[in-house]
Amino acid sequence: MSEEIVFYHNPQSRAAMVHFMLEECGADYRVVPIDFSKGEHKAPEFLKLNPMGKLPTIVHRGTVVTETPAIIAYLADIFPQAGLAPPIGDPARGTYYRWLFFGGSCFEPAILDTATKRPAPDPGMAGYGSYQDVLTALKTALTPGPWLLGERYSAADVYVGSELNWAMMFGAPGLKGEKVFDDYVARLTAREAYKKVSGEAAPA
Ligand SMILES: N[C@@H](CCC(=O)N[C@@H](CS)C(=O)NCC(=O)O)C(=O)O
Repeated sequence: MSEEIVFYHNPQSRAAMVHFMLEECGADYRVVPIDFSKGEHKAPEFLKLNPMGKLPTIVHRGTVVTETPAIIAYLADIFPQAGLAPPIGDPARGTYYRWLFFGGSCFEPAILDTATKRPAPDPGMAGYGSYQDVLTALKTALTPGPWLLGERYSAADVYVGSELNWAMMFGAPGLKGEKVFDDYVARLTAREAYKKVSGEAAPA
């Protein structure tokens, strides 16, 4: 069982968020570059790890972890010294989970539906309600800030903040120009760990 973290990476993907998190944790890790143009993510060897043929993917202690928020939460737990997750039993852990899951189950589908101009689903059926509901919820969560857990910076900020940054980069409506979002992303992108990996492109 290897202690080494093997990180399957392409900077033009959501793996950029995991790269940011690995740096936040001060982790030692080995990057395995995956070239989408060569179809390396659909190669049989890679599909054995992640049958979805998608990045990011990590392997640690013989376990494969996929799905960006799961990887980010996993890293926060195995690097407790980085202080990026409230401990189990701390009520702040509830808020932490709340926004971490909100990122994957509400923010991301709302942004993708809007960006790809899919007709808005019935808000009562859609897990995210409406696009505007999602923005309002996030705005409320970040007020007064500075982070999703108030004064405490966490892995939920790495994930949700990176998704917000990515959505702002491609001009998703209602984000850029909103002070609460602009200021939050400015704080996030001022982090040393972000600057270390920011030569990389935004997730595709
Ligand atoms: N649910 C996954 C989504 C992963 C995903 O869609 N990754 C994209 C890049 S951002 C990918 O690998 N696309 C290549 C493909 O599907 O061919 C996560 O949150 O990590």
